[in-house]
Amino acid sequence: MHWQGVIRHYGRFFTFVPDEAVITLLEGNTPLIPAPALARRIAPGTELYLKYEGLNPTGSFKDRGMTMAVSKAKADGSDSVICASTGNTSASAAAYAARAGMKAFVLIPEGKIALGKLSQAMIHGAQVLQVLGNFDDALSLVKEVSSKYPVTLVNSLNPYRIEGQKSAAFEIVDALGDAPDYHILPVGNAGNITAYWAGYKEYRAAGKSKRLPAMLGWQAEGAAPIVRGAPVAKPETVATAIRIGNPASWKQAEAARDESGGLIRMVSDAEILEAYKMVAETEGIFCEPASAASIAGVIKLGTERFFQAGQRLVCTLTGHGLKDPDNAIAQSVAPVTIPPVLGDVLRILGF
Ligand code: AN7
Repeated sequence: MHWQGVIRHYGRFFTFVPDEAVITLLEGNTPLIPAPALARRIAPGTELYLKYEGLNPTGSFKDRGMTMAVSKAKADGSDSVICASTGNTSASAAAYAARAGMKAFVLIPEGKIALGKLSQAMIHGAQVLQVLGNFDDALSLVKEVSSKYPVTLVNSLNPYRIEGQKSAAFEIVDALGDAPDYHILPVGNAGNITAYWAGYKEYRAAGKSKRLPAMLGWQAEGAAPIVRGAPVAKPETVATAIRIGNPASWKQAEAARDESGGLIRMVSDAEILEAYKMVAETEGIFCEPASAASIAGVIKLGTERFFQAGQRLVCTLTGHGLKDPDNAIAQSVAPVTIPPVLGDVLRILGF
């Protein structure tokens, strides 16, 4: 049957939304791609899968939560949404609000979001405010505004966001027939690790799986408040999506880590960029730098001989590489410029 989006497919696991209020771009149903060549390089003997969330309608996992948050806002009579964002939430909020005929207000850290994401918020007609501060400053502002004025907050503090994002865990279990041994993902504001863990638990309670994965979360070294045990006042990382110093779902992320027997650790920007290139070159899959923190985490644990042969690993690649062309170009070999002359082509190609 034609895919109907996460609410119509998994709605029985979510808060009820009347069908006529459902705002969907047919998000979800993303591929779980086997990555055998990458596994041989970084975690030999394991079965490694990549949940390619870059193939959602706006290019990131945020769409799973945004369909629920915006549908619920619409059903409850709201006419506008607001969020703080490192980029992907604003892109998704802008698109779903446009589809709902609602206004979107987005606050982003000035100069620190990838160009593709900014272009999305702009083309969908959101009111974009660039804050001379970081994501955490922007989040404080939108919390304050939404608590006092008639506008719906669609950051992951909105519980419907988390509900919708659980659908990714459901899809993984549906694809594999059970939960994997390990689920590996980047951690920024910590909504996604919270949602996956809730999803895995709920699906097992419903008899859809026999076991639960250990959750392995990865922060960037310059933005690793959970790892360091204290907020980071001035977070910095090349992975701008996870440049967050005081995550909203901090406690829930720790609970997911501890209940699942997992871990939350950090990787350096150099390790993130190495993983970003490796997954693109080895498997033909283009993700954004923040997404590659999950691969960098597997590389790190692989060198520590953490995994055992036969174990199943799922990494979420949270956003599409096209979101951030500047980083892709900066990390790659520059094109060669030549005159339109056959001899030059042959010489360079080595024929
Ligand atoms: C590609 O868009 O926080 O731990 O404002 O865009 O659930 O926050 C983005 C987060 C990982 C971290 N990968 O997820 C935002 C925002 C990508 C992301 C994360 C984000 P959470």
